[in-house]
Amino acid sequence: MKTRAAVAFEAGKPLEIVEVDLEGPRAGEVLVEIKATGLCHTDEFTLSGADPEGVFPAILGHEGAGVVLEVGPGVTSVKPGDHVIPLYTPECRECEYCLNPKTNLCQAIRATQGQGLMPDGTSRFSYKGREIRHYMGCSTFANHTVLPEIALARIRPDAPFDKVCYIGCGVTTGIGAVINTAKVEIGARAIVFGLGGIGLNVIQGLRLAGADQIVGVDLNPAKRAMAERFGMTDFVNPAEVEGDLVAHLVELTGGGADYTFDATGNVQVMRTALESAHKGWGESIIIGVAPAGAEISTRPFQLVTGRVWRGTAFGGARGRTDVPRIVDWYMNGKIEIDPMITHTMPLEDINKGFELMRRGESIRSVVVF
Ligand code: NAD
Ligand code: DAO
Ligand code: ZN
Ligand code: ZN
Repeated sequence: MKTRAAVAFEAGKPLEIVEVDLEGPRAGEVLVEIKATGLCHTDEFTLSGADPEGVFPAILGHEGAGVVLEVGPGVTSVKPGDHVIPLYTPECRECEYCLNPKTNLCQAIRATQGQGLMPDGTSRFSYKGREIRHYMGCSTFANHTVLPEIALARIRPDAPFDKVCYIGCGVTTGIGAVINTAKVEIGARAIVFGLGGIGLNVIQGLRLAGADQIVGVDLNPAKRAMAERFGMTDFVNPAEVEGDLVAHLVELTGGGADYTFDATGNVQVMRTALESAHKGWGESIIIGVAPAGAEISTRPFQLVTGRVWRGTAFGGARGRTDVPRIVDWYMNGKIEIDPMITHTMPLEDINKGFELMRRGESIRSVVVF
């Protein structure tokens, strides 16, 4: 079939809207009509050329929602008409990783997904006879896409696509980092570095977990109002702090935070986050994706004296199990999404969405097909 897609032909170039060819689903695969997709910083990271795994040409996008149109042989967990959210972290429920409760990093299709290919080592997308790669196993910047069955969470049919697509990455990553990775307790003190599409969801996760103090740190003062709306209790702009930022944050949190979160991807910020965690027990969670080759550092004594450095992918969530529950939380009013979706646009305007992101003027832009 033909479908409309925003194709990344080369790193650093705008996406091009073209009609691509899409082959139908093979064994274990599913054809999905994408109804809406969010634009995440990680798409921009890959498009910019900074992603060491980035391959081109490719159809980017990993934060979508849509409807199953057709299933390949052997598919049993979804059927045509089901509403679904694509999962860049699949859940096969059979591999060594899925069977270990300590991780959500299913490895069943990891090797081919990292190369932008389906599990059989081929691509379903092409343009004028030339292969186009998939992205993070999702490629939601296409009106239709093919995914492995294990990379689809079936969700309730009354959830609005243009809102719950955000659960495909930002919402789940931020809230999951709090609930699944840090396992924040009621009454905790926390610091969130970076108040963008991920950091705001860390903040709403902290509110959900019952944190007493939620400090937000961002260089952009325009991020303050939205963060307060989601539960931030204190705002710190590093540019306005005289003297040492760590010392300031340690004092503000009464000795350091129980939990700190990096949602910037900046390795200097990651160090500040670790060092502003409380001596003896403070945990710092890295969410941000740093540029290729970047390294983190601190004095080992920071860890010797009880601080813990951890990381999280997709908020530690097991997608087929956890994503439908998070959709329920949204539909039941337990979490909010709508105010964070600051812009919606047709596929033709997707490059404007990336410009808004680069200028720090959006929280989430959503393309509606
Ligand atoms: P974003 O651009 O919307 O937000 C980043 C925020 O950080 C901005 O508000 C910016 O002003 C702020 N910031 C930048 N430098 C700063 C500094 N030195 N000090 C304080 N604040 C600073 O990006 P996002 O969509 O929220 O993504 C955040 C990070 O999370 C990215 O690196 C992204 O790739 C990563 N990410 C990780 C996962 C995961 O599973 N681990 C999932 C999605 C996104
Ligand atoms: O299993 O080795 C692996 C890699 C899993 C990739 C998880 C990606 C999480 C971070 C990227 C940000 C996603 C938007
Ligand atoms: Zn993302
Ligand atoms: Zn698995």
